[in-house]
Amino acid sequence: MQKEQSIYVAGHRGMVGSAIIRKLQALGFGSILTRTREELDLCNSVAVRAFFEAEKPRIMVVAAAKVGGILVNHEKPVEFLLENLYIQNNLISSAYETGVEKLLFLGSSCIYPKFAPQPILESALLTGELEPTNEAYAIAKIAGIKLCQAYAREYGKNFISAMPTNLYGPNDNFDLHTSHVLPALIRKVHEARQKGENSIVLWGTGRPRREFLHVDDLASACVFLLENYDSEEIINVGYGEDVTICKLAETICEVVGFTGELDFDSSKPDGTPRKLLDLSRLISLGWKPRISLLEGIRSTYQWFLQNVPT
Ligand code: GFB
Repeated sequence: MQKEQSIYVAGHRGMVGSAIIRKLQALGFGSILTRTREELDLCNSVAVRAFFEAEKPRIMVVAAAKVGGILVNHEKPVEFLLENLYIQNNLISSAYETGVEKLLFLGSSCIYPKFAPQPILESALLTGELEPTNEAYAIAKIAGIKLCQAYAREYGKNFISAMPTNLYGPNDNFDLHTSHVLPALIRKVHEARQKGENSIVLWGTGRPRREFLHVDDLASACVFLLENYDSEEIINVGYGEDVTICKLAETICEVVGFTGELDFDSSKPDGTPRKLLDLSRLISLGWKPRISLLEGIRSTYQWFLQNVPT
């Protein structure tokens, strides 16, 4: 990958896309293409194709997606399935039609079966039933993986797919209804401390285990994979350790300085019991994460204080 080649990052305003842009800029990549939602509707196949024809990017990252936490995934399966299929089909097919040389598609660890053996190997894909709370999103992402593999097999394209674990960091969504657990707990704990409350409410039992990767580590892995990975086989990107949701909440309480209790809302789903990725494939290539969970929570809390009105 040369520094002057044009790189299109779809989804550059999101948490993942914005982190990839920061990383590319820091490394001196000069020709980065972006379009806002107002400028280009990624669900519109004609508009997307016209954009690719006009701009002819050489490299691209599919970081655009409709994403959300466990509750909104469960409530809005139509939107999560359909919008993600439209976005990725338009981007990946236009990339092929207009000669993109390298494409990185970002999936998710929820593509793996609900009860996959842990840590989850890439070979676990399609070996069992999915977690129902995010089945629609997972099926869209699996379709994206399969489309990239089909372009690789049928037309020899260098279209690769990475599977990130649960992510967090700057530009995350802190809305309590639609967010993932880590930003939701930062907001809940911060607001409880501000209001002098005695407890916060966790959804589910607090027993599920999750692995959290800071989005700046993901961005570094994405650039690493663009430069060093040319296989159609999917590749996991994670942190390598997981924690219970309770432990995550306790750590956030410590960082925020909240000493109240944890209560549990059992009307909310737990989701998959555990989701820890096996990182052997990525580590054997020479990449590893750098940002510890504690350090990442501290810096994300600072970002929240400076950027999110409460
Ligand atoms: O991060 P999260 O929404 O999604 O929830 P998943 C993780 C765990 O945290 C679940 C619990 O067991 C939740 O019940 N939890 C506790 C909370 N309190 C809260 C809270 O206030 N808000 C939220 N959101 N959770 C997502 C998928 O699954 O993982 C997506 O829905 C995506 O498709 C993403 O793949 C990576 O980890 O369960």
